[in-house]
This record gives sequence, C-alpha cells and structure tokens, in this order.
Amino acid sequence: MKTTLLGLPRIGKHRELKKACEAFWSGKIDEAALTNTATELKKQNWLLQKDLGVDVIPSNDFSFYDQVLDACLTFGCIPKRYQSIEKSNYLELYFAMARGLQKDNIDVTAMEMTKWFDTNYHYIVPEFEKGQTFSFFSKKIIKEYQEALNLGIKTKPVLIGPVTFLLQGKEKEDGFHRLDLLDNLLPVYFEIIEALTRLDVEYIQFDEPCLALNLSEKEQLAITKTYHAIANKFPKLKVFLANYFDCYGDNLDLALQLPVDTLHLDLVRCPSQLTDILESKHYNPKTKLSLGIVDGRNIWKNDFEKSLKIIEKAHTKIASENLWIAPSCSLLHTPYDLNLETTLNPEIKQWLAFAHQKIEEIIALKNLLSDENDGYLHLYEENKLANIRRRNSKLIHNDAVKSRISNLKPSDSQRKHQFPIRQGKQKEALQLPYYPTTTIGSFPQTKTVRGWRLKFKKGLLSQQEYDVLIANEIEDSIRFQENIGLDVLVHGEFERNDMVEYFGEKLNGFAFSNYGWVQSYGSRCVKPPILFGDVSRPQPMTVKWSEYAQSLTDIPVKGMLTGPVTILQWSFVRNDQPRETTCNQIALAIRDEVVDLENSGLKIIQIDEPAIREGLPLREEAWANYLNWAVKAFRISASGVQDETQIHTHMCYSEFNDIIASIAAMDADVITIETSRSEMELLDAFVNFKYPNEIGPGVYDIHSPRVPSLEEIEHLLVKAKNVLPKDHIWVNPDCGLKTRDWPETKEALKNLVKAAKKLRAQEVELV
Ligand code: THG
Ligand code: ZN
Repeated sequence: MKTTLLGLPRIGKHRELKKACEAFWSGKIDEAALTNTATELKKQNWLLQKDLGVDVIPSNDFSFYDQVLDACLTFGCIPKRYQSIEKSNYLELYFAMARGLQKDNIDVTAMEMTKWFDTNYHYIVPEFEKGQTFSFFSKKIIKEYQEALNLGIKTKPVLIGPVTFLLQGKEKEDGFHRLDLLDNLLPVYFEIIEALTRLDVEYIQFDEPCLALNLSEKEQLAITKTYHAIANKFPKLKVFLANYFDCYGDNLDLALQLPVDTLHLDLVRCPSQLTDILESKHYNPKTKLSLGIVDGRNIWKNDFEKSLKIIEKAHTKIASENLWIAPSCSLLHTPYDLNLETTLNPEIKQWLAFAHQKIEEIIALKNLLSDENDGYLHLYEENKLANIRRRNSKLIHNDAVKSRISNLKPSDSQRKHQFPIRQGKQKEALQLPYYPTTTIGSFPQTKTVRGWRLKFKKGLLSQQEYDVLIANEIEDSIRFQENIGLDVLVHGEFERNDMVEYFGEKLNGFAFSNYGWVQSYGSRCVKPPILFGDVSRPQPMTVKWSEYAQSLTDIPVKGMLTGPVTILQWSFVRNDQPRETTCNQIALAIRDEVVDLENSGLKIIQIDEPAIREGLPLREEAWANYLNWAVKAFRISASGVQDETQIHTHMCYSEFNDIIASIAAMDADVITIETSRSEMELLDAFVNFKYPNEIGPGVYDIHSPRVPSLEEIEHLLVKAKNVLPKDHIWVNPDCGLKTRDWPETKEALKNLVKAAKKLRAQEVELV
C-alpha cells in the first residue's frame, strides 16, 4: 500500500504568498523577492510530506494565483487581447490575465472567474476560439519537477486533464464546441509528457473532476479517446487519474475500462462507489485504486475505525500493492495546520484535523494496516477516543434546538399572504418612487476601518472607543446616501469582517480558528467558521447597528443578513447530521433576527444568498432534493414578518437558468442580481420565466474601480425596462462595495441615482 496526496494549500501558513503577491502588485517588492517566497513555500510543502513519510508527493500543485490559469499558460491558451504584453515578461502576462493591466498604452481586462465545481474557490475561466491552436508555452510543470528533484524528491506532477480543461472553459465565439479543440490540445499534452518522461517521471496525475458531472456521450468519448491516446504513446507512463467531489456515477463503466495505472476515488463524497467497483464486471484488478478516504473538503478528524473497514474491504479483492491511501481531493480547500491554533476550545480542537494533520492520518492508516502495526495502535486508540468524545459531547447537543426543528410546520415557511397582496401593502407603507435606488449592503472596508478592528481585537481600543468609531462611520455613510438621493439606505457593514464569519461569531454552535485561511481567489482568502453543534442565537446580532442607522434618518434603511444556505455553504459544517438539518437550524436563528429587526422598526430586510447556486450538487439527480430544502430554509428565515415588511435577497456569480424556478420559489419580495458584465444577458432567465416578484438587475460592475458613466447605466436600465414590468424594477450595483474605495464608489453611485431620476422623468412626460 502506498500513500499519496493530490495537492496541498499554497497560500502559506501565515499567508506569505498572499502578502508577497500583494506587495509585488503594488511595487513594494521585485520579482526575485516574490519568486523566493514561492520557492520557499514549495520547499516547505515537499519537505513536510517527505518528513511525514508520504510515498508519492505531488508537484505543480503550487500556483501564484490559480492552477487553471497556470494550465492556460502551460498550453499557450492566451486570449488575443494580451498580445500587446511582452511574452518574455512572464509574470506581467500571467497577472494581466488574472487581474487586468493598465500601463503605458496597454489597457486589458482580466479573464473571467467562476467557482470551481461546488467549492468556494474561484478559477480563471479558459477562453476558446474556433480552430484555436495550442503550444507548450509555460514550462512551469517541468521546472517544478526539477526543483523537487534537487531536494531529492521524485514527484508526481499534477496536470488538469484535457477534457476538464476544455469543459470548464468557455467559447468566446459561436460556431463550434470547445471539445472540438481536443485534437489540437492533445499534441501539447504529448509534448509535456514526453518532456517529463525524459526526466524519468514515473507517475503523472491527471485531474478530471468533470467525471463527477453528468457527461454527454461526446464528452465521455473525449475521455476515452484521451486516455487511450496517452497510453498508446506512452505505454510505460503510469497515469494517476483523479476524479473527486462526487461519484463516477454514469461514467464508472467508462472509467474502469480506461488504460490507466490508477483510478482515484472520492470515498468521502461517494462511499458507495467502492462496492460498485469491486462488483463491476469491468473492473480489472490490475488497475490500482486510490482510496480517497480522508476528507479534503472539511476539517473533522478521520474515523480510523470506519476507514480501516473500508480499506480492508477493498483489500479482500485487491492486492495491497495495488491500493493507495489518499485524501479525497487536493487539500487546497483546508487550512494548513491545527497546531497554530492556540485559542480554540481544546475539547473542540481534539475533533479536528487541518492539512498537516490529514497527512499524518494518511500515514497512520497505512501503518495501522501493516503487519507490524504494534507501534501504532495507540494512534488508533487516541483516534477512537476523540471520535467517541465528539459524539457524546455536551457542546454539540441542544434539546431546545432539536425540538424546534422537529416541530417545524408548513406555515413556518410561508409568508402571511401571497406576493401581489404583500406588494400592495409594501407600496403603501414604503411610498417609494418608480425605479427605487439602493445598494447591496456593504460600503468600502478601508484600511482604516480594518485597522480599528485589528486594534480592538488586540485590546488597543476599548469596546466603547471602537463603537464610537463605527457609529461615526455609519453616520457619515447615511449622510452621504441621503445627499446623493438614494431611496433605500444601508448602514454599510463597517462592523463586520466577513459576511459569514461575522454571523458565525455571534451564533452558538460555531467555533473559530485564528489561522484557518483558505484561498478563495488569487490572494484573497476566507476563514470559514467551524460549525460543530446545534445552532442557536443567544442574542440579537445586527439589531444595534441597523437600529442606530435607522434612527439617523427618515428614509428607510435596509437590515442586512446572510442567509442560511450561504452560512452553511461557506462554513466547515458538521458531518454527523444531514446538511438540511443544519441549514434549518441556521434558518431559525436568522428568522429570529429578522423578526427582531422588524420589531426595532426596520421596514426592509435583506437576506443574502449568494451561495445558493454553488451549493447545487454536481449531479442533476440530486438537484431537486437540494433545491427543495435550500429554498425551504430560506423561506423559514424570511417568513416570520408581517406582509408590510419587505424582504430582499441578493445573489451573485450565478448561472440562473438552471434554478430560476427555485429562485422564484424563495418568494423574496425583491431580488438583486449581478447582470452588468453580461450586458443584462443574465436577466433573460428571469424574463423568460416571467419572474413574478420585484427585481434589481445590477447596473454596474463593482469588481473594477472604473466609474460607469450616466449613459452606460441608463443604457442598461433601458434594456431592463424593455423586458420587465416598470413597477418591478430596482436600480442598484451588481454586488456589495466592500472591496472598493470611496472615491470611485461615490462617483458611481451619483451616476446611478441620476440615471434612475432621468428614467422617472421620462415616465412623467409619457403620462
Ligand atoms: N465571504 C465568504 N466567501 C466568499 C465571499 C465572502 N466567497 C465568494 C466571494 N465572497 C469571494 N470574495 C472575496 C472577496 C474578498 C475577500 C475574500 C473573498 C477578502 N478577504 C480578505 C483577504 O484575503 O485579504 C480577508 C478577509 C478579512 O480581512 O477578514 O478580501 O464575502 N466567506
Ligand atoms: Zn454579490
């Protein structure tokens, strides 16, 4: 039995790569300093794995920004607009593709980003043209292999497979399908494999998580063709084919017949596939199986007793030299090292494993399975004890919460009346003009504001001093919004760090790490809360600042909350009960907050659900069940209020077509969505569906500091007005403004208000 990993986090234990990249972008350090940091981080990862005893260690899992962007450069898949950038200036080209570049006479936008399968990680979307050709451009994969070799480590280079690479990208013009490019792309793979085999590479890992999706026949054929072609050309190469995040499902028979050395299975997300494989007539016992048994998407300690049973089951049919033990997927999605955490409750800490501990678990499992396992039995006992303690812990179970869940009634997820009746009452109560203007909720989180929070956490500011600073910031923002003439105001969320972390910190059932950072995109990280127990709300979470903001003005202020599905999706959640149950517990806590906000005088409350689409299971068979409970959880959170109280929701990064009926079923009075980058194309789903409630299609892209002109906003608004009922339209930016600065925010919002006023004036002329 051998141990391996599919990849490790790379941002650095103390986010060294994040800091180095940001310093490089702002010109504070040079390329050599950035490269040194990268070299050091790669070395640390390799040596850690070597010291802990991993048999086959991956390389090319490092990335300055994103591994799919790396693949684009590896295959010379570089959109034309970057041609003006000197190819010899590799990092400038690389970061221009990631972030855009404005310099001298160059002005290019970044490539698009989207979520990687059902994770909170964003990748750069490859862009394809008809007939596009590829070339072996960046030699990173070779250089990293050699770098590890110089440390005495013969690695398994990791490369995204050609089918997943093509499928996760997008066509930039009509008239072809991106899979048509496979024949142009494969020769570059051959060239790469050739170069690696010349260096005596034994294994190459090809990541094909598209195998976890429903594939068309054409897509399945592409997989078969690819791996037969590789096997024919390189009969001695050992291909390690990795699927993860779900079952092989419909693709299992096909996968079992591929001429590969090893198939990797995600046995955390799909334990049943092991039996399917062992019983399949297509399974050739010479094909090695990599048992992905340690959860690469969550932070719980492995259950050795359970894992050993699974491995032993595989062992009844498969010789041990044909079995690998591995994490379920790359450890990119877990934090580095639990040992850095000094303030976690020790009772909870003993239930957890971060990336470092997960590697130790893989090694321990291997040792426990060896004939001479005497020296390791204490590890088994310790693990067993920790898991028993977790199951029985008083920290986890709260009878009041459990009984509230079992007493949920259908009316708890139902507003008092249907939307048309509510709409009338809300129009009466709110007296808003046509095309009401608002923002999504957050205002710039400036260095100064972050600085206050840091000082407060370090004890350098008292609670009272901190509160005064926040109160002043809120007052300034209210005055600004009044001055420019917005119709529905927000307090700005200056008191919040992250929209999920903030609520987790205020709810029972959540714990927090200090260094549990996980890469979200590029240099940006999130610190997901650890949801370990039954969720309850000890006291109101947002009422103080929302009520304060409303007290400053007669114009309605929106209360701002994060929805239950998004809190679930962006936390590390418990694995000892269904996600649905956990989500309903969060929903009840949010519901209580919504009611408290209403009682404190807020007439409009927004419950954000940006992650509802990303939580969609990878396989369509599982969609209906998920959508059913996710929508219900949202409705539970929103249904405690009177008809007059207006519930908003907000979603971003969404391909809405797939789930538009469920979005409508959420029954929010108003939804604000991201539409500007697609020139209102994303609105089509709502229009075709005849979305019944009110809607705010975003009229400018907040991801760039660029200030949209009055005309641009007006142009988009007219597009919206042509397809939606005019008393359903709201005017707002695409998303929250926390990553922006004030100067551009002010200019952009002034133009937004002017555009709405202009449209209103035109209505009056028409009448
Ligand atoms: N919160 C969480 N997940 C998210 C988002 C979020 N996933 C999707 C999307 N929003 C990702 N966007 C961002 C935007 C900014 C940052 C992270 C993810 C960010 N992070 C700080 C950083 O890396 O410097 C750290 C956060 C902090 O200072 O507290 O800026 O909004 N959960
Ligand atoms: Zn958004």
